Amino acid sequence: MRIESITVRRLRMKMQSAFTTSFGTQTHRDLLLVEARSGEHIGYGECVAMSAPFYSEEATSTCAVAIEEYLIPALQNWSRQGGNPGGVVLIDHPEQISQALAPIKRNNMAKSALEGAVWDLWARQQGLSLAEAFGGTRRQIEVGLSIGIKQTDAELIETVGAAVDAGYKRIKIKIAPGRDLQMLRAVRTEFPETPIMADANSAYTLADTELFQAMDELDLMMIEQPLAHDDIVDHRQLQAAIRTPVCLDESIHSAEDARKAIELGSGKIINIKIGRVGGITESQRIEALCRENGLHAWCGGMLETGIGRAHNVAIASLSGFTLPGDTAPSARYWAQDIIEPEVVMEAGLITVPAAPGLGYGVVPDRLDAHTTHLVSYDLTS
Ligand code: OSB
Ligand code: MG
Repeated sequence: MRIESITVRRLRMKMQSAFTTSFGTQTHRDLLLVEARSGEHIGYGECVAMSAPFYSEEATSTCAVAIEEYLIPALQNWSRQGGNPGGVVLIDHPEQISQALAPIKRNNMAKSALEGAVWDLWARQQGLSLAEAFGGTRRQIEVGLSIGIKQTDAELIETVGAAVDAGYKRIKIKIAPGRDLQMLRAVRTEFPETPIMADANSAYTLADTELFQAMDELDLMMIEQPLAHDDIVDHRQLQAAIRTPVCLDESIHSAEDARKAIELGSGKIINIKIGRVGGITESQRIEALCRENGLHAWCGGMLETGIGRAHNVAIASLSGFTLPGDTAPSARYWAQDIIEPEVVMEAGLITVPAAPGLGYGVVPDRLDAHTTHLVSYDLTS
């Protein structure tokens, strides 16, 4: 496949409702989309970095720099080294992208946006759905909801109630110091049977072990990333001290990280985010590791538009994704998504599209309406 041009757009989109985590409140999404073109086909990838480096070290601006100044040139360089003179990038399979970008350390969300665009482009050329291209087998995926921190317990209970009524298969509740045990107890009392989990976004330390031991009584499905964003050693100690399964999010950036965390016993579940781990190929490796070692895995979310959401739905169709993911339908996030049809949920399930590529149409007018900046690289010149 000949990659002839790459376009990077920056979009600003207002969210349906504000989303609060232990690192702040968000009302808008400021994100990058990458378009890779070959002949009449265009493939789309989404960069899931947040506008500031609160979740991880990457942010929208740093990703734009990484893609434009380092990643596109690295692809061209790799292609030239493979004996293809000129600026066009020639590849046989999108699995080669992570290899071609390996000389650049980390910058995983930037890499993933570019790699995702190439997977979509390749899938379209081959006439495969993204799910088929990734090796997915499920026709439908189970959907969970991630609920941000609410001011009051009453507001949270109302939101959880609406989510249960909407059919979500599990409810994730963000926690932070001061909004944790009592709040979760109030929810559990109101919803004794609902599959509930908590996500701390790395806001605690081992000094809070007793707090997490007290949470054992709530029968949570798991507690996500309770400790530092870069830790797998303290998580091992916490997991040994509590019954509730620990799920790792921020700490896992690669299959190597996952291997080490599994070896240590730092958790029993991994939240796989395509962006955080540097792309589809790395996500597939982590999915395989989880399967081989008997860990549950599920697909995390980063408040994606329909483009990133379509990639998530496709990867979640792999058999190692054994628990509901944070892949809520489009309407949960946007007044109007940039894809048509939007991602919809029925009875807590999303049907994995079978049409080539994303399986949803990207609407050019909607893209343009939200675009604040656009750079296009013609690789043929
Ligand atoms: O920790 O999983 C997280 C959103 C932004 C950054 C980090 C996280 C989240 C979510 C929302 O939990 C998941 C979603 O609905 O997309
Ligand atoms: Mg998380």
